[in-house]
Amino acid sequence: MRIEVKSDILGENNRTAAQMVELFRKKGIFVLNIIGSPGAGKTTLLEKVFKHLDNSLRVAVIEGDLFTEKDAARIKAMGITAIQLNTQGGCHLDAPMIERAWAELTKDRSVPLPELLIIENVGNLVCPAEFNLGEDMKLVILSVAEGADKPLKYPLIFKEAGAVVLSKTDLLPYVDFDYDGAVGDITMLHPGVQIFPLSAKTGEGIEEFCRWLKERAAEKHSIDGSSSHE
Ligand SMILES: Nc1nc2c(ncn2[C@@H]2O[C@H](COP(=O)(O)OP(=O)(O)OP(=O)(O)O)[C@@H](O)[C@H]2O)c(=O)[nH]1
Ligand SMILES: [Mg+2]
Repeated sequence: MRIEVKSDILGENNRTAAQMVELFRKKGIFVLNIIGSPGAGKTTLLEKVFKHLDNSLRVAVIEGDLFTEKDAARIKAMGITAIQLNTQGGCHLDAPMIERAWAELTKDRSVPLPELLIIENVGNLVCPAEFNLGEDMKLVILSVAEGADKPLKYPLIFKEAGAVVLSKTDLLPYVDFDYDGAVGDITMLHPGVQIFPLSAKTGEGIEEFCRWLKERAAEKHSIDGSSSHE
């Protein structure tokens, strides 16, 4: 009985996610779903990336959090369009929430649509892995402070993710993180997955990550449709 309920929830989620995929395809918008533990450095990475991009890409952000508006406030403070979703204790975002946030983000039709939509999921390495939000790609962030054993302990998200960020590399001298072991485990779980070691504090690896993001957005836009609201 419990299994049926779960499959219904996932079925409804997947139906809405499929509609969102089609909508983002038509608009040529690259959508990235960022997943990582609480404090892995998701919002700080976005702040660093937006500073580096310096308005060279039209970006919008959907922030997921249990109760607060804190992350959206940080992104809005940089002049970037952001919507905060609160799950009221729920451990992940779902596609109907993204559908509502998208409607809110795009209600002013005089504002051009973004070229890149970033969704920061609720801080959690487990539940968000199971819910498709209509994204092009999931990106998992693992900070070196969390330990090199995490890919094998939380394998689903590393299998699902199209790219992996190893964050806070400035802390490597101070924590016991088996860097080569972690990279080996991630590659074993997901052969060929792109891995970005970086530090939002020192800026190491940020340029390469931004270049990759711009390429993904350009690629999606060239394959797909226009940025118009119609
Ligand atoms: N040393 C160091 N600290 C970092 C780095 N990136 C983030 N931090 C710190 O890590 C803490 C958490 O960062 P956030 O960006 O808020 O983490 P988050 O993943 O968005 O957290 P939630 O949204 O709560 O899940 C903050 O104190 C940041 O200053 C980094 O590259 N190096
Ligand atoms: Mg955050």
